[in-house]
Amino acid sequence: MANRIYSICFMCTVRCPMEVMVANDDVVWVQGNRHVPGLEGALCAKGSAGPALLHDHERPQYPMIRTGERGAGQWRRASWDEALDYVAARLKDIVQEHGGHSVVFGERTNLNTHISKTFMKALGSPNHFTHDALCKGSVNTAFRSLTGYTDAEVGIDYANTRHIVMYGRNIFEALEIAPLNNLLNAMGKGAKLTYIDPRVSVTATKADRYWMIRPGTDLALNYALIHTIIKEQLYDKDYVQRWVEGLSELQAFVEPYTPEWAEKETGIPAGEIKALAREAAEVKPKVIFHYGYRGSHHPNEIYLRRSLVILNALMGSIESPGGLFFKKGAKAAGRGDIGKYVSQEFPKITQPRFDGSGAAAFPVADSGHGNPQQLAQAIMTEDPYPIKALFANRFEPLQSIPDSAAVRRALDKLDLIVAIDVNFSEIAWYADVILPESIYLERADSIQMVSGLKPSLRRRQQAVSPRYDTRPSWQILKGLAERLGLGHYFPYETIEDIWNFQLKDMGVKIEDFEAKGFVSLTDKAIWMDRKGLKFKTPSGKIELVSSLLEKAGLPSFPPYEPVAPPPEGSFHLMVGRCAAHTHVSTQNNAYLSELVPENELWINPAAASRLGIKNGDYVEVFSPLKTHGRIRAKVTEFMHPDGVFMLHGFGKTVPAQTRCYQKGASDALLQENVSDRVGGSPALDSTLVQVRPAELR
Ligand SMILES: Nc1nc2c(c(=O)[nH]1)N[C@H]1C(S)=C(S)[C@@H](COP(=O)(O)OP(=O)(O)OC[C@H]3O[C@@H](n4cnc5c(=O)[nH]c(N)nc54)[C@H](O)[C@@H]3O)O[C@H]1N2
Ligand SMILES: Nc1nc2c(c(=O)[nH]1)N[C@H]1C(S)=C(S)[C@@H](COP(=O)(O)OP(=O)(O)OC[C@H]3O[C@@H](n4cnc5c(=O)[nH]c(N)nc54)[C@H](O)[C@@H]3O)O[C@H]1N2
Ligand code: SF4
Ligand SMILES: [Mo]
Repeated sequence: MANRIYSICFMCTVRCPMEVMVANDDVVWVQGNRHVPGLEGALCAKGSAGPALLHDHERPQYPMIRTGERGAGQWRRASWDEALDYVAARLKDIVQEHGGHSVVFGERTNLNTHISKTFMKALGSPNHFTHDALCKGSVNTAFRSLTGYTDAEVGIDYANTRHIVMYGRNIFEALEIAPLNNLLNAMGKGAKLTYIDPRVSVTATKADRYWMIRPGTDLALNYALIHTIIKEQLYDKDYVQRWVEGLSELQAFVEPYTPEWAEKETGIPAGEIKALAREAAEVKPKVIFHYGYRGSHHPNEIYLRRSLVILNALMGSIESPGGLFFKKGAKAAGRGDIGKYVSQEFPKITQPRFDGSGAAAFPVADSGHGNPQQLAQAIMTEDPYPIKALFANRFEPLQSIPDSAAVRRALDKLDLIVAIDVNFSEIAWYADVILPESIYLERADSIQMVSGLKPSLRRRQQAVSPRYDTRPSWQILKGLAERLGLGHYFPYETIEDIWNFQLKDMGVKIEDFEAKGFVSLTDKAIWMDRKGLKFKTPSGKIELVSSLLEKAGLPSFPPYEPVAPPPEGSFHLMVGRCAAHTHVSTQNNAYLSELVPENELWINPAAASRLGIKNGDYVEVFSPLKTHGRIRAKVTEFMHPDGVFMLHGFGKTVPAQTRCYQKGASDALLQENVSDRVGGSPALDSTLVQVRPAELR
């Protein structure tokens, strides 16, 4: 008889609630948690491939200490005590000589982030960073500059929308299951989807309207939409009058940006731009201009993301059913906050962050997350101080930061690199010590507070015992802290201790998760009263002229800078995800590597024919960084002639990952590390590359 365990998937960070059927301490079936509305029992292809990760022999099976050169793949097996003693001894020396701030800890935000942050505060370092700037930093700053809320505090009411406009938000492939199901249901009831992308993605094929925009010109389109909306008075007058400040400044600013002007810049006919503005306004406020998930395509991204939030504000759709909403947490549901170990008292940290976040380099970017793309530069320049040690926990700096060759060179300067990972990632292979984490099916983690219209709590339970000699990160970090004399900041022994601590002010008990795997904190969706909205800006309103930006000496409305077409033979390198893979994590998965074994370079037929490239040929992609990648060409009308496109996450160099070793090309090796200095994210689609037929091998 199989046993049902309610848990949370972690094949990607969407973290869908799941049911795991377990027999004889093995996973026999996984599916989405059928009690969770919107999920409808589904997991995606990646979630369904979780058992292949569980049984994978090609993942780290025990702690390992490097014996050869960095990256040479020579290791010795260590016991946990030996590996933790080894790391702690080196860390002690580094902290004594260079201070706690010389230690940097990078991670993809996860359920135990409050524990990782505790570890860094205990060490006396301000340098905990998350993937946020690489993912959605510019969206974050755009929201803060207009509403005072971060993007993480905003959600989208897909289920009730009448029209959604997406700009390269390829939700049918770069997916989140429940939101996508909600969108599909809304479309089934007649909601419209407009999709804009220089490439015909799967989402484009599902759309009612699709525009193949010229790469990098979405901002011109939006200024023309705003121009039309204001000129034709299509905006929600009540809402704008009550909640929006700065309409006249905006009106003066967009005056020259007519649809006819935008047609020349974007390639989208002026008449169609006007038609979209009118159609969207007809169903306001149940209309959504999707503000984007992945942060930055181009260096001026902040102004694109701001223009998207502004379009929602003009439609009156911020905090409106069928539009956007502010996520409600435990407090809104009349509960106490979830406990976090990071809320303890720590000795004061006086050093600035290593990455310029919140300082001159990135004056308004969210310093709660940091700017990991500065890692290589900060190590090399030792400005503001030398960095000596890096922890990479569930984070892959060698594939997730542009210009990975520069990152690799910089890592050589470090005294200590520790990888906490479940795969032989590039960073694990380059580390001094690998501390292998148990995978999500083998471990329990801190309880998740899920804010939203109906806030709830979710729990990851351990489904099976670890296949190998691995541990959860909350145990690993406590083990290290104890060896550094900092164990008192980690007052737990078991996961139940952590759960009880988290739940102590919430009126919820561990047993309450038994029935369905989650606990709802309210039955009814919580909306703010439309007459009593609360924005966290100084004026309490949506500030089109932003106090945050202006105070930092940054303009709210800089003039539009035209995007020059790429020179003959050059292309914007555009990148993205497919439904079968998670970023850089799953390329070696036994099932998923069969579905999508390598990436291809999408290229327009006219360009391909000028270059003598045929569909299926291997080509070389050359970057201005003097790096290059070998990849198969996919010659297709579905690609704008100014761009080429490849999937992120391929071109791996770790021989231990035999299924994906050297398959396809790595985007991070080709991308220049150029940032949106206002928003905070690196521009992932702006590098100009050249393409040539590959020499036969
Ligand atoms: N299967 C899967 N799903 C995921 C993830 C995953 O790894 N795998 N990751 C999750 C995460 S963390 C994120 S951030 C989201 C990402 O979600 P998305 O941002 O929707 O995903 P991407 O695949 O990066 O898609 C980017 C799209 O932008 C287009 N694009 C490039 N340049 C331009 C331009 O100038 N203008 C316009 N309009 N479009 C352009 C590209 O052609 C591409 O189709 O996906 C989430 N969901
Ligand atoms: N060049 C380039 N860079 C990008 C992007 C891009 O498109 N191109 N996209 C950006 C975006 S949107 C995002 S969100 C980030 C994502 O960047 P990352 O978070 O770095 O990427 P992931 O693939 O999600 O995961 C990274 C690491 O986590 C490990 N891992 C997976 N599960 C576990 C676990 O349970 N425990 C531990 N300890 N480790 C685990 C994986 O093996 C992998 O090494 O990358 C950003 N950077
Ligand atoms: S989207 Fe897929 S991989 Fe990600 S958590 Fe959900 S089921 Fe798992
Ligand atoms: Mo992301």
